[in-house]
Amino acid sequence: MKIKVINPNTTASMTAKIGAAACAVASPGTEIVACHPEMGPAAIEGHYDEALSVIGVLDEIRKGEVDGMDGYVIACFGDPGLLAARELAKAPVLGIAEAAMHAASFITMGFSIVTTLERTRGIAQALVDRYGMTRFCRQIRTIDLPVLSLEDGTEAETAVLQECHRAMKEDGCGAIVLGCGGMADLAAPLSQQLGIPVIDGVGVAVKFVEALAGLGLGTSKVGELAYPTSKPCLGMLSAFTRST
Ligand code: 5HY
Repeated sequence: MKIKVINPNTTASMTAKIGAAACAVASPGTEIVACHPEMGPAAIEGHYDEALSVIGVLDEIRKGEVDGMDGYVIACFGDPGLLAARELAKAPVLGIAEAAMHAASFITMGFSIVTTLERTRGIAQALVDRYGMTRFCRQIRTIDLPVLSLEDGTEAETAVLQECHRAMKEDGCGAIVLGCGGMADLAAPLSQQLGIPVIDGVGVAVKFVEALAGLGLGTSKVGELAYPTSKPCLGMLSAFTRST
C-alpha cells in the first residue's frame, strides 16, 4: 500500500517531520510518500495562505492518481482543499484535522485543540462545526506563535505544553488534539508527560487511510465527490484540464 502524505506548506523540515510521524505508525506493508508542493507558502497561517496552498495540494493529488497511490493525507490543520482533493481522487483522502477530531471523539466525551496563531482560531472553529464536533470540542487554544516557530526550538514546544496544562486544568477535556502538522513530533512526549491522550492528526490519518484502503473503500465517485466535470483550464493551470 502507498500513502502520499502531503504537507501543504513548502517548508522541507516540516515535511520531513510529518513524514517521520507517518512512517512511525505505518504498517509494515505501507510505503509513505511524504511531499510538499513545488510552489506555495512556507507556512499556512490564515485564509490567504490556505487558498494559495490548495493548487499545490491538488497538483500532488493529480500526480498521485497517475502514480497509483492507495490514499492521501493532507497534513495541515486547516484541511486545505480536502473536498476538491476528494473529487480528484479515487483513493481515500483524509485531512489531519478531521481525522484527529474523529479519533478524539472515539476515546473521550470532550477534547481541546491546541493550535498556533490566534488568528487561525476561526478556521479551527469552522472545522469543528463542519465536522459535527461541536458537542465534543471543549475549547480551542492557541500558543499565538508562528507556525515556523515549531521548526526552531523550544519556545513553541514549551508554549504547547503550557497550553495543554491549562486545557487539562480549565477545560474538563479528556484528550488534546494538536492543531498543526508541525506539532506531529510532540504528541508522544506530551501524552507521556501529561498522562492524557494527545492526538497528532498525521498518525491518525495514516491509520484511517490504511483502514479504508484495506477495506476497499475509496472516495465515492457517485454524487458530490464524483470526478470534476470536463472543461479546459487555461494558463498556468492547463495541467488541470479534464477531458474525461
Ligand atoms: C499546519 N499551518 O498544520 C497549519 C497550522 C495552523 O502550515 N501547517 C501550517 O495553525 O493552521
